[in-house]
Amino acid sequence: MAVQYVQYKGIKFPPGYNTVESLCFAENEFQVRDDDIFNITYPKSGTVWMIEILSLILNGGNPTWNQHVLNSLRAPWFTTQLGLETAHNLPSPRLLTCHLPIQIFPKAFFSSKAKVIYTLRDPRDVLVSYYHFSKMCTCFEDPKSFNHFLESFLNGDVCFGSWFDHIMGWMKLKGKSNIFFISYEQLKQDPWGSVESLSHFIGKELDEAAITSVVENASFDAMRKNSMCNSTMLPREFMDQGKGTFLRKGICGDWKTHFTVAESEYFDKIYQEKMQGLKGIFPWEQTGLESNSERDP
Ligand code: PPS
Repeated sequence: MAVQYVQYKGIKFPPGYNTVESLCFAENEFQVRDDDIFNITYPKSGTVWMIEILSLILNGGNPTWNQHVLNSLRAPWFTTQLGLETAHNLPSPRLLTCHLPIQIFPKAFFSSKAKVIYTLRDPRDVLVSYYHFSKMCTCFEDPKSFNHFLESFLNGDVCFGSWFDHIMGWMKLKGKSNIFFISYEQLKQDPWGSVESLSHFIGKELDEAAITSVVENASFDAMRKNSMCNSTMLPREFMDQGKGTFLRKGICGDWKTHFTVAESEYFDKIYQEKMQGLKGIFPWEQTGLESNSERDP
């Protein structure tokens, strides 16, 4: 059955939780507190991972909150009706989550001292993760084929809009003291150092034992076992666990088992065109877009 997406300012959003009213409220009326901490991502870039890390940091590494309270209640999706109510009732400092592109982010943020943590990921791995997620999540159209989904992704014809526009928009804030950029690849490569930098950024210095606890409790294995963040508590009409696993593989470079050589070259071409001016600074670019597909004969 065709999914009726919510359209807001030229961008489509999954229906059900998001409405034009909730998005409009988030953009224009959401009251930002100076000690709010925003967890922002393009979908499938490490959003729930960052919720776990930040929740643990705020609790000095103690995993009790993470183990007993759903992630959507710890770091609500404030663009949704339900998330908005949760956000209003949270004590400070609040963790808040969204996938909003910068042009429709709460206006009040820009005159506040609130902090943003923006997590980026190799767009090819984002695409692969998004493709599998779309198959299990009923709020998303079932992809016709991997190649079709790749085309839609590159055209920005997916929920939350173009990956390129999202990144370029948020990267304009680079250098501001209240925004922290981190990549999924960095988190994988150096979880300890990443947690240390994140805790410093949010003003919650941790000792070695606390950092170790954050790293361990936010590991892929720990998160898979934790029903407060592994999405198994979501209703079947929203996410069909029979069609996939939300915490699917949790690795870098899975795109190599999905892209054909032709798809890889095509992606590379569009990436070079769209990322003019921003190329050469992201960790996934260091490996190059070599044609090393395991999908080709
Ligand atoms: S969503 O739906 O946009 O909120 O999804 P998001 O949380 O951004 O991204 C889901 C992908 O992140 C992976 N993930 C992790 N990888 C490594 N370590 C940890 N701890 C971790 N937690 C989540 C998750 O497995 C999804 O990636 P894929 O590639 O599909 O496995």
